[in-house]
Amino acid sequence: MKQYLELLSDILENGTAKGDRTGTGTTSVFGRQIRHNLAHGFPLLTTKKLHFKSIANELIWFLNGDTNVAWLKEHGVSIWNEWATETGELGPIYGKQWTAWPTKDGGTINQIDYVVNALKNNPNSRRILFHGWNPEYLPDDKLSPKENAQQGKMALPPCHLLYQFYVANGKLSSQLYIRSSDSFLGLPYNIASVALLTHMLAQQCDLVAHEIIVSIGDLHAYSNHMEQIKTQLSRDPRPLPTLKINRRPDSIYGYKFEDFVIEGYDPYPSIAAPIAV
Ligand code: THF
Repeated sequence: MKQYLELLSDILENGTAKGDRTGTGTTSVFGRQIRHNLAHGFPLLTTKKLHFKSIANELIWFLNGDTNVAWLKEHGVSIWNEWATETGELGPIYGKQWTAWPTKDGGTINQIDYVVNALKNNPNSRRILFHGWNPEYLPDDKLSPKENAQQGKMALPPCHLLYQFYVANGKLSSQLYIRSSDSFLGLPYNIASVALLTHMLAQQCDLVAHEIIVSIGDLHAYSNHMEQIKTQLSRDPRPLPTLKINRRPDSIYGYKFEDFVIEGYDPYPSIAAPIAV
């Protein structure tokens, strides 16, 4: 995706050096956006090889309401291990807030059910969204991610927060807001993940997957990703792959990794980079 590479260049040209929570150091810009029409292909980066299995299984794990890395590990995904406690817990992060947002009377709200129901029954609504930012459960800055998770707080506050959906002429578009975006490691995952979610919701609600829009607050390059970013900028994007979904599960919660087929993916080799914890 040319637009993704343009964002990387934008950071290098216009970014400000900023310290950060992890102590790594970043170059950062504020307020950026990527738009992609899904009719033009599935937005899996071609300028480095991405592990689609991690992306799909992470999304399935969120939708299952799971916040323990055990299921991810069983499915070959290691991207959440650094933040989890010895028992694998991450506290009430994404999956919990998406599907079982705690209420004052001790109950829970499933925001994903709400979205699916609204897309089916009230597609003109301007309220078709779900939100991960629950201030009551945000981590205490003075504690480590693991300590927070042990105390029932989120190990990390959500980076991708707000997902809003829009239907016009039978076509479904999604806009995602990311408050803090690791441009080299996290952002390619988030772009592919919101695209996959859009295809799944479209299938479930008899809509055509249309456009994804990713709006970003603090967009940054970690100081220890600079060589990797330059390598990526030296590569010319190739045609995007396409996504086929083999089966129509009974609900948005019924998808398995094996249901997805990425066709025509011909990326450049992967580029290893350290993750800031
Ligand atoms: N913290 C930081 N510093 N960056 C992030 O992108 C990030 N996330 C999640 C939570 N905290 C974050 C975790 N998501 C990789 C990708 C996404 C992650 C964590 C790690 C990663 O290392 N990807 C490698 C391949 C690893 C693999 O597939 O096993 C890569 O080359 O893409 C953003 O939401």
